[in-house]
Amino acid sequence: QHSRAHSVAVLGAPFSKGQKRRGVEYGPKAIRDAGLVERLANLEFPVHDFGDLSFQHLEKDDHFMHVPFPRTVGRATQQVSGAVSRAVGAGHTSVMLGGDHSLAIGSVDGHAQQCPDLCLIWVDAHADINTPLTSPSGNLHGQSVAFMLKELQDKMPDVPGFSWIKPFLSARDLVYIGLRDVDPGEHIIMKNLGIQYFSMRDIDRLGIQRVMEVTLDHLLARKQRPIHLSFDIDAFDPALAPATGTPVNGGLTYREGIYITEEIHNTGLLSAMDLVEVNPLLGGGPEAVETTASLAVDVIASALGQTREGAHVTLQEIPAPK
Ligand code: B3U
Ligand code: MN
Ligand code: MN
Repeated sequence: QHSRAHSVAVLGAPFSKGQKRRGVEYGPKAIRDAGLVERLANLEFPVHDFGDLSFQHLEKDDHFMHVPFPRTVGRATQQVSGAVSRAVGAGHTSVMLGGDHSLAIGSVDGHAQQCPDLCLIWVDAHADINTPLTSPSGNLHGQSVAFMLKELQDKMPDVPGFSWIKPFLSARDLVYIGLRDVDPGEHIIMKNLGIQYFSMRDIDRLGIQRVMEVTLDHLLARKQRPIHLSFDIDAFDPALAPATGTPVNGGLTYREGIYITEEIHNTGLLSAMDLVEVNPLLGGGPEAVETTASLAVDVIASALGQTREGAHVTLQEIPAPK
């Protein structure tokens, strides 16, 4: 059931106010410069690059508790939601390039407006499920999932800028892969809500093949439904993805990461994805940035059907001399 001849929409989201480090707003440019569109053109579907969204930084945007830039982030995520909703509604597979991971609030919400029965695979070193009351940093990129979950509704304060969003996702429709830096409050939330997750330790024990089998079974066994993949580049080991804001040792290998996206592609159900947290000002120089950005391109291309065994979609026969 490999889907093909579907079109892809690339949406750049140069935004960084979900955290405190400069530079992640240049992520979309770095990923495009690493050859994203050219690589996707090798696959079997039309690619529409819709360019970058433009975000305003609001002048009056006081902290809410210890959460910085709440209205600016709320506004940006609302814009992303609209853009992703339009892209998916027009029949495209949406590819959102971040920017920091707070943008996923908008991306998954916009996707869910078109596909209310979607499920979410969150590949990340972090769970990004803090509420403003559990967050040690206040940063909204560590709280994205909390805004989505219906089960957390009564644990969420009214954050200014976010009144537009209504929780739309059930805890059972989410799986995490790659976790290795989880805050105490996040751990309680995941345990309390019975969220399915695979930490790096689980990957060590089970192997990535079994992890993907259980992930897809958990999400799809009852019924086939659209998949949203939210991929934080810091899920990879810092040796492979140094240009990111919060690298954590002991991450995914290249092969584990690509296996994840290959398996998701093979379901034929990928409907939207995010690639976030590439920060070209970090990592220690141009080589580190190039490594990280070209890894991001590999992840996206593989999720959209680039295979390691070689494709044979246009070439139907072995060429023979006349
Ligand atoms: N869990 C911490 C750290 C963090 C989350 N996401 C990233 N870092 N990239 C927090 O701030 O919520
Ligand atoms: Mn993240
Ligand atoms: Mn992360």
